[in-house]
This record gives sequence, C-alpha cells and structure tokens, in this order.
Amino acid sequence: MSDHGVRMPDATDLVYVDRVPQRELESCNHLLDDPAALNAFYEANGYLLFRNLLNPDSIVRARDEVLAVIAGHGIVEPGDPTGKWTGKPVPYGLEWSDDFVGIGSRLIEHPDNLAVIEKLLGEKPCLVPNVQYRTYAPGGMVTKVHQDGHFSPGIEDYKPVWTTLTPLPREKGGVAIAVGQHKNGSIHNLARPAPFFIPRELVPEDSWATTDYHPGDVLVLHGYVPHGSLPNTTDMVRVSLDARVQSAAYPTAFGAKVKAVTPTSITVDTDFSGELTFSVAEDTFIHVGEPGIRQPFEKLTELVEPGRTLLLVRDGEHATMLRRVTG
Ligand SMILES: O=C(O)CCC(=O)C(=O)O
Ligand SMILES: [Fe+2]
Repeated sequence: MSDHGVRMPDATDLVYVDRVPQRELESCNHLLDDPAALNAFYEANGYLLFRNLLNPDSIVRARDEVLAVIAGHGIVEPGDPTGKWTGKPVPYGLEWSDDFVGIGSRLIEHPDNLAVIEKLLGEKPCLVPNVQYRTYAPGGMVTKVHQDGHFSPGIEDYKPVWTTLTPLPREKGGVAIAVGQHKNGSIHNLARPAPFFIPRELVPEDSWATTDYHPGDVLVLHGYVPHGSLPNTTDMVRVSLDARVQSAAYPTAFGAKVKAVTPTSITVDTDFSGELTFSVAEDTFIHVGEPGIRQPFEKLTELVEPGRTLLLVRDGEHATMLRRVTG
C-alpha cells in the first residue's frame, strides 16, 4: 500500500455512496478516435465511459461463463441468462475464486475488444492477470468508497476496463463516481483505522454521478477518482467484472511461473522474456493466500513454492507485489 493519504483524525468516514446521485455520467464514444480529447476528458473528469464498446458475442460468452460458476453455488438457476437471484447468499471471497480464471482473458483478448482497447491505451494492450468478478446479490455486497491508486502499487501503468455482463440499471447497484475529485492524489485518511476511509468532508456531495449501464459498456476509472457502488435493490444478481490492461510490449504485471525462491529474490519464467529474477524485500506486497491478507516478507520461501504461477508486479528488477492470479 502507498504511504500517501491525508491525516484527519476528526473526520467522518465516507463508507458508502448513500444517496442515488442525480448527476449522469457522460458517454465518450464520440472521442474514441481523438486521443488528445479523450485524455483531456479523463484528466478533467477522472473517468471515461463508452457505450456498447465490447463485442456482443464476447459479452454473452463471459456472461454465461460467470453465471455458470455462480449457478454452481446455487445463486442463480442453471441456464438462466438473466441472473435472477434464487435467494442463496453469495459466499465471501467468491469474486476472486479460481473458478472464474480465464473468463476475463477470453473477453479482453477477443480481437474486436483488443482493437478498441488499443485506442484507449494508445498501444497494444494485454490483460493484467488480476480480474475481479463481482456477482452481488440483492441486499448483499456493496463496494465501499475508495480510490484504486491507494491500494494497488504500480497502478499508474494500467488502465482499468470495467464492464457489466447483464443490464445494470442504477437500482441494481451500479458504480458511482465522484466526478473531477481525482486531482489531489490519495485522500484515504491515514489517521483512521484500515481501510482508511476517505473523509466525507473531502468529497462534495454534488460531485457524485452514475448511470444505467448496459452489457458491453466500458468504464475507465482514474487511479485517484473516489468511487463505490450503489446498493442492489432489485431481485437480480449484479454481474460485472473489473479488468485492467497494460502495455503488451512492456507489461509490469504478469503471470509468472516460479522457478526458484531465496529469502530475498524470486526467479520466474515469463511468456514475454523467458527467465527473470527479481529482488523481494520488506516493501514487496505479498498476497498469495487468502483474499485481503498481506503476508510477511520473512516467510517468502515458505509461502511461494516453485511450480506455482503468481501475479508478479515489477518496478525494474524489483518485485513490488506477489499475489494470486485471478485472471
Ligand atoms: O464494480 C464495483 O462495484 C466497483 C468497481 C471498482 O471498484 C473498480 O473497478 O475499481
Ligand atoms: Fe475500485
């Protein structure tokens, strides 16, 4: 985690977006072929929204694959493409389950999708193998307000690609964004306990915006824009995923098969550059076990066994993060 943020011990925590925003997000489809205008919109507002950007067949396939996984948990009926909730709760941590691995890469790597994402990134993209599959039941999980950049080292190198796989009207719990509030770096409150909720005072109430999202719409969030989701008040499961893309020529976050580990280094096999060795130190964020739990650097050789594939994030020759692949 980064060490930046604010210190406001007396502030009120901003945990949820607790009112449905009246402000609408704007479509950027007309800017897609104008990189300068796209960048200007992103820098001014802290997001980009594209309607109907991803190939419809690729969305249907991803939808059916995600629904099949959650049907296996009894959350929806098998074969129901609408995602109607059965009443069975979504188990904690399901969004990072290995059962989803591969769905995000098949979606992003569809040739049509790679072509449009290249326009967003400005170069050939590849997936960051860390996709979150959000299947949120009515009355269940709601994404708390956060800035991605506070929690993910190396995020400056990626562009998020968030999409919904089924219709996501605001009452189903869409993402809300504090438009234009990304300009002050991290505003997570280090004077409060983890997860250091943002002070309510720092986000103007009237900056919040949302919209009704449709399958294949893409939302690109700035690393420091505060965002969260609205509660799901329908009888349907919300089914969305957040992926991140990066330069295919010089990926900084990649799946790496572990070949050898010492107390201060890791040697891995990569698709793009063969065998590489990275230093590992106290500042390496090690997160190879249970979701949400950082592990001690001193245990590196016990935690990481050769033969396993991990997500490695690098800064030059140094590993800044080691975590489970959830692509
Ligand atoms: O989908 C959500 O509820 C939140 C998405 C999010 O936090 C993200 O894409 O960074
Ligand atoms: Fe986020």
